[in-house]
Amino acid sequence: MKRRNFIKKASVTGLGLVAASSLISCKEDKEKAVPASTKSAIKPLVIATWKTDLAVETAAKVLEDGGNALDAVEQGCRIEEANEKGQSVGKGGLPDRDGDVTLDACIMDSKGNYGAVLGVKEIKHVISVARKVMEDTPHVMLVGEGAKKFAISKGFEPENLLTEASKKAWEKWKEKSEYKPIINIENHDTIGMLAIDKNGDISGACTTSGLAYKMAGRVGDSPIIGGGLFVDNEVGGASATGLGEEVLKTVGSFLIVELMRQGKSPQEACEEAIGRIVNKPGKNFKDFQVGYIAVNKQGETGAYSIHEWFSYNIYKNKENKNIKSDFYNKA
Ligand code: SD4
Repeated sequence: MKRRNFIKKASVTGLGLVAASSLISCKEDKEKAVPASTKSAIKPLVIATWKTDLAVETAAKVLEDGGNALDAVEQGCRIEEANEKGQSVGKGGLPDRDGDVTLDACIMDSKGNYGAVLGVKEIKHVISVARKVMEDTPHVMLVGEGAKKFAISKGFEPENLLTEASKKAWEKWKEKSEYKPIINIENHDTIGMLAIDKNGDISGACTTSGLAYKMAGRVGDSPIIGGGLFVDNEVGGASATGLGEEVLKTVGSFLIVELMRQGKSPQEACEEAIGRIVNKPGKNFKDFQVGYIAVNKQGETGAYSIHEWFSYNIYKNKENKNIKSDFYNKA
């Protein structure tokens, strides 16, 4: 295949979570949800972008304690939102070019429900606000001031999200005064998370402060259904990290789920979605990164990115947790 000429295949492919003896023959019988008889074989699974160990462990604990996938992804993402050292999500996120930290998040449950908030200031746990939008309103998306007002009405406390470290970084960036929003490469930690619970149900969540020093009002893929996240409980889920504009232009997460519906493995689907970006005529992808993670209904996982500096975390089961893989996809 053409894309393999310039992108080396990931060294780690899908990891099944259903015991081999009870594997559903997904290739021949993709349309079917996991039958009740196999549900006892399903072990909780969590997969998340970047080195987000504590977030993944937290989500996994929710599942191991019998909680559902929706609670797991919400609780997992909250860990990164509260982590002030992570400068791409929640408190401590790098601000826009005006110095305001604005957060985007979305969540999807196993029934196909979706909630999102975009460009929210002063509220740290936007993933939980997104869940409230999904569950407590007839809408799917709230933006800016309206989203913040809604959060406060639900008991969320406003606080300053700009830490000293992020403020200093922004002030240094301003000295150059050129408009080149930055993806926090090599260490960036927008978190996209997918989970399967003991019932075999899938949910996903994605939360970010977006590109560092972006124009005020800029929103990327992370809170947009089908862009930064998509879940179809009959098929699987996918989530994205990296340059949101490129993810949105190819509707990446939706594409991956639809490719899995057509029979591709999560790994193949992630590779094809990256191929859609890098194979565009004249596309110079040297300067930006996009990475995807995916899981299918059978618990196989996949991940792929344009460049090698991408990692993800999988919690597979109690005996084998936090498998990490770095990629070697040299462009
Ligand atoms: C965005 N996808 O806003 C996000 C950026 C990202 O860590 O992943 N940053 O485009």
